[in-house]
Amino acid sequence: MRTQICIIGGGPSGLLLSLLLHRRGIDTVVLERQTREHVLSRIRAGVLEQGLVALLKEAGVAGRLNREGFEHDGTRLAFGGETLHIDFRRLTGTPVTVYGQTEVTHDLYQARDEAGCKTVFTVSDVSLSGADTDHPRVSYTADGTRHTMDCDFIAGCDGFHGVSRPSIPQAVRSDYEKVYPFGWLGVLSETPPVDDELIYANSPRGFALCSMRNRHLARYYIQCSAEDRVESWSDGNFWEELKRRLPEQAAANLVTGPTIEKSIAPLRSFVTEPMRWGRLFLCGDAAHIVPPTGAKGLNLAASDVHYLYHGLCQYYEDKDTVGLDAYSARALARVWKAERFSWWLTNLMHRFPDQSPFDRKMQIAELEFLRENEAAQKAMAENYVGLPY
Ligand code: RFL
Ligand code: PHB
Repeated sequence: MRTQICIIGGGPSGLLLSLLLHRRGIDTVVLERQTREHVLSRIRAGVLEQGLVALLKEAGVAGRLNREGFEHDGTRLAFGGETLHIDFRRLTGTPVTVYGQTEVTHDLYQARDEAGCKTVFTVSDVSLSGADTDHPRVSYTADGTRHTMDCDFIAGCDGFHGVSRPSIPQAVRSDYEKVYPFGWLGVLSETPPVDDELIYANSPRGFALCSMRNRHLARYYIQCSAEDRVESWSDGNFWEELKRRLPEQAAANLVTGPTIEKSIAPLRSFVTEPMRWGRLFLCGDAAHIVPPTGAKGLNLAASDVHYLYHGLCQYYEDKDTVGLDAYSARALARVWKAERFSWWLTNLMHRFPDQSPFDRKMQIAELEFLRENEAAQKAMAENYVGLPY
């Protein structure tokens, strides 16, 4: 079998890249380890930058997003008994869009089906060869049979635990990592969200985040121990702990109810360099992870897709490799800034188990500075709504 671009991973990066390339007449095949149902059952990101919204429009897949997504003009930061409003619209002229990653992924699968794009689900034993030659090849097992796919390029869109990144030899790769000493316990609940904007709270009991998917579906997170297990959190315990971490008014408004999903995510910062090895290009979580505090993971995957998509179009349409040659450096320049912002906001809003009195004073001073200083608020807002591509 042969295709122009073999895409490993049918998450948002792989699907979006595939659909954009298809619209420009470039042939792709997506290989996905899980079933479609499994991919669509994962509850993840909820905040989209306008760069991602624009890419979804370009791919012709923004119809439902335009109807059902919510523009948020700001966010609230709660600390020390007060709540600071960061007004994105006034400070940057740009909102963010609240629309779930699950919905983005659903829309991408549907549009690709309609366009006749090929996805092979439940593949196993995916292996890459010849990525550093002119004849890259991907082998995989599907329905008990071994297949090989020859291609011009491989896009490694297979997330943090995929095979693409480890296929780049250790000698050419540098990994940078920081693991945080806590996780996030997340809950999805068919209840009205507590506020019309997101609330990020730094409370003496730890961090809490109030988010949403729509008017009837709330998404909440609380900082938990890195060793915590989801089974040890009853719904009742979760709601009680969340309430104790929220500002008084929000706690009073909180509507509780049964949860329809509960999971724990570890917090990590990670980057691998370079993001290209020969004819293999890494995209999204395969190349980098951010702690979810800055809502940057999916949005960074989108900027990678943007650079790679344009590089590939230039290659096929103009016979020019300049975009592909610049891919890793361009993507990484943006990745590191989003890493910095996610690390900064994580440090600002969480209580660290080993936090010294000095560390805590620094946190308070940083929050006070943000409250008093418009330039600091503007810097935060510019990062949150997304730096330019
Ligand atoms: P994904 O989504 O992990 O998809 C990779 C796909 O590859 C498949 N795969 C393989 N396929 C074939 N062969 C193999 N060997 C394979 N190995 C893996 C997997 O099954 C999967 O389908 O990576 P992608 O596409 O790069 O997308 C990245 C985003 O999913 C991720 O960055 C975001 O979800 C992060 N994130 C957030 N990002 C935001 O921009 N805004 C947010 O508000 C936000 N909130 C979050 C988040 C992530 C969270 N968790 C659970 C980690 C909130 C949470 C709680
Ligand atoms: C979410 O709605 O899932 C969400 C929102 C903001 C974040 C992280 C997650 O920073």
